Amino acid sequence: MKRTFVLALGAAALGLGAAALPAQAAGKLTYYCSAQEDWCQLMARSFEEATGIDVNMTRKSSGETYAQVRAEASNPKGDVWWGGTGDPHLQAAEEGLTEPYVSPMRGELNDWAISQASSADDKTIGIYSGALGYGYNEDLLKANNLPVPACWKDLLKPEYKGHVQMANPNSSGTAYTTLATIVQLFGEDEGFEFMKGLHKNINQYTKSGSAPIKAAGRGENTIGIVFMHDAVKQAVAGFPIKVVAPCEGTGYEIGSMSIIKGARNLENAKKFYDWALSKEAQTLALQVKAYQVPSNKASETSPKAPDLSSIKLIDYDFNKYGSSEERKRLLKKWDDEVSTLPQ
Ligand code: S7P
Repeated sequence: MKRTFVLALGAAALGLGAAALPAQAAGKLTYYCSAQEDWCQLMARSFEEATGIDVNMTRKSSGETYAQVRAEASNPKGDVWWGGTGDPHLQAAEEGLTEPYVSPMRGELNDWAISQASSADDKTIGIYSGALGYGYNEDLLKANNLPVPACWKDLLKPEYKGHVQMANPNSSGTAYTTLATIVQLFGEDEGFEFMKGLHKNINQYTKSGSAPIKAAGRGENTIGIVFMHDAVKQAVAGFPIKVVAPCEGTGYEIGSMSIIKGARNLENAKKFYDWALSKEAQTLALQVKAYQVPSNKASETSPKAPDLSSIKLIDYDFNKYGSSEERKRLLKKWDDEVSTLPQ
């Protein structure tokens, strides 16, 4: 993503006038992104335009980026990791893979974003929030004479066999949030029985968290377990997708950002971090129809974004389910006891 000129106007508008230098002088930034691809690209391009810093971006799912940061720990290649569910960011923080930083932008953020930072000794911070749920393709549901689902437990009905898709919780933050949500809602024993029952109805475990609802939008899958905002995006794009907030209650994410320990371009990583917490940068989400709730209190939230205050949210225990021990334990248990079962 090379740019040889700077949009000084954009930089001034973001209060980054002094930072607006030609790309070569401003240096570079290696940016790992775990949000949706179009949003990742827009953030990279807009930061380049605002600062002249040359951004090299890689998009991978949350669990995959965590694994990459861990694998590169002895020779870090990335500078900043933006987006993706908070749990793997918390795990990276606990394992000393990310760098503490207290941004001057903090005063502009919602409390939930700051508590994410406080619980990780400032090695990560919240950038957006969103509730888990699922979406279904209304046309396919009707064509297959299937009942309308409203609860998590509805997804266990035998008539949905082959009609449900979710991601693999090892690669996907969305799917790990699903696993941790079900365990918190129903207790570990019943929760794992639920995951085993669900497994019978799953047609595919995808790598990326939002893939199941994109497949539903295209008519290739009926029900996709995803963050509700990802289902709203498909509905707004004109696909016959209905969004469900499960009746038992549901978990949620605090999408996060972290600076990678040993970042080669540490000063530029801090510039990106400060900029990404600004109202202007967070409002960019609207351009790509990203319907998460932004962490900057002054940012605009789309009226189409799921209203978190009207959804029955569990008291998601980020400290426990973002801890290295618990995340590893749950993923191993899912690998051993669920994913290997015949369908
Ligand atoms: O950008 C949409 C979103 O759902 O994607 C992130 C997600 O974790 C990335 O995909 P994976 O599930 O594959 O990791 C969420 O943080 C975000 O809300």
